[in-house]
Order: sequence, then C-alpha cells, then structure tokens
Amino acid sequence: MMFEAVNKGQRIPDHLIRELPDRAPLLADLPRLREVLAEEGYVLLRNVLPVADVMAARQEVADRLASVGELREPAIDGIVTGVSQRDKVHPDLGAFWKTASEGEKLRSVTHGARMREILGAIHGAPAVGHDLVYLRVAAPGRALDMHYDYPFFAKGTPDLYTVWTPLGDVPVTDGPLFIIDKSNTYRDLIDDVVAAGETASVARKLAYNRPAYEFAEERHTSIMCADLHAGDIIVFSLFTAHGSLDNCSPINRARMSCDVRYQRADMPRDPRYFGENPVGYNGKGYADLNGSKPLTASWITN
Ligand SMILES: O=C(O)CCC(=O)C(=O)O
Repeated sequence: MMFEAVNKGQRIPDHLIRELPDRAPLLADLPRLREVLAEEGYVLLRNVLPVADVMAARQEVADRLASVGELREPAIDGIVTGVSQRDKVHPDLGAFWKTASEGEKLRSVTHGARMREILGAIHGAPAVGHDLVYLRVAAPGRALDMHYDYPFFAKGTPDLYTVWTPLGDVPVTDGPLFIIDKSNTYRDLIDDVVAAGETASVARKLAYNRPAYEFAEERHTSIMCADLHAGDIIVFSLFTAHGSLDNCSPINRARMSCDVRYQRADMPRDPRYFGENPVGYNGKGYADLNGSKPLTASWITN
C-alpha cells in the first residue's frame, strides 16, 4: 500500500513507510497481545471502540470550535474557516480548552468502560487513565515533531501506555500519528530520554526537529502509519518514538484526536496529571497544551 504521507513538507519516500498492522484480533489472545506490545512498543487496534460514541465526542468538540468561528457548519465535517474568535470570546484560553477537553461525550470515550476494559486487559490489572487529556485539533499545516513520551510522564510509574484515539476518520493525508518502528530498541536515544526525565529542563529539547524520514533512512527502519477510522486506537509505550504527519488535507479539514495515558490503578500516580485541575507537565494545565491555541496559530513542534 502506498501512502501520500508528508513530513516537514516532504513526501515520505515509499520505501520508508509501512502500514501499521491491525492487532485487534489479538484481543482474543491477551498473552500474545502483551508480547507484541512489549516487543514492538506499539499496537494498532482497529474498530474496538463504539463508533457512535466516538462520533458523538467528535460532534461535541467540533461544536465548541464552531462556537468560536474556527470550524464551519456542519461542524462535524471539521472544515476550518481560517479565522478565530477564540481569544476574544475566551480570554482565558486554558479554561476554554479545559471545557473542550473535559466534555461528557469525549470523557465517555477516553475514560469509558470499553477503554478501561481494553487498557486493563493490556496492563493485566485494573487500569486508570490520566485525568489530563491531550485533545488535538490540528489545522492543515500542523504537525508534531518526533519524540518519546517518557520525559513528560516519568514521575509516577514508567509502566504506562499512551492511547491515541482518532475522533472520526483520519486518513494519512490529514496528518495522523506516526510511529518509528524499532525505536523502542534504540538504547542510545532511550538513555537520553531517561536522563531527560530526571532533568525537566532538558526534556523539551527531546523533540527531534529533523525530518523523521531522514532519521528512518539512517536507522534502516520504517515510519508506521495508517488511514485511521472512528473506533480505532493506537497504544504505545513511553519508549516508542512517534510524532504526527503534516496535515495536508485537500479540503481544509482539521485532524481531531485525543491522547491519554493509562497505567495500572495500583501503581504510583504522577499528581500532575490527576485531579480536578491537573497542572500537567509545566504547571499551567490546559493552557500549556498546543490545543489551547486558536486553530489559526502555527503548531509545528512539541
Ligand atoms: O497527535 C499528535 O499530533 C501527536 C500525539 C502525541 O505525541 C502523543 O500521543 O503522545
């Protein structure tokens, strides 16, 4: 399968890109699912969430953005207007983003029974999701540089998985998540991210702003991605390098997704990510997330 995947403005050469395999059948063989996740560092699970719930969450988020003029009606289509009233109507951008991120419909996807069931099965014990969710609405042109999640979430338990959920269909052209195959075996980089986890000031530098396709070529590996649909999730470890492709939607559609970290409920919790007003990595809560910026702002790095 060939993908029109773009990273840093360049089409990724076909030999550097591969389709994420669907591991959903392994939900019937949990020991094998855990083995694959441990070995490869990531799994795509297709069609495992109730599609109607995911689409209801998309509608809820889209309506919030339409209310500040950023999406045109029907908002569910996700087409950006190119203008924004967000900072005029909501001078406290963090408060606005918190309400968008904590909508009831979105919560019932990110923290609902099915999500907890799947993540509990993966962890082999009851699992709990961070209260702080990273809702991402990436306008055309936006992307996120390659990075590892470990430095950002290292203070509770490292036994934690990121769950990346497309809110609606996200074809490769709309800039979904990409994963660097084998990146969970790169000892040199992993030693760096572990050190960065201990020195918060270095952590932000751990986004690699060079093109991911150059990195993949050099390491003789592949960039993994897929056309994603409502109902799919991608689960990956803190030691799996990932980022997002450029959103090159030919119809000016924003890419909507949400990422949340799940851990065993009985393991130590990083208090920054739990509670009514989680302060997050830098202490500024939702105001610190890329999503809190109006859709018209640029958003290229971590
Ligand atoms: O959605 C994106 O653009 C990147 C997501 C990400 O970095 C994550 O889920 O940890």
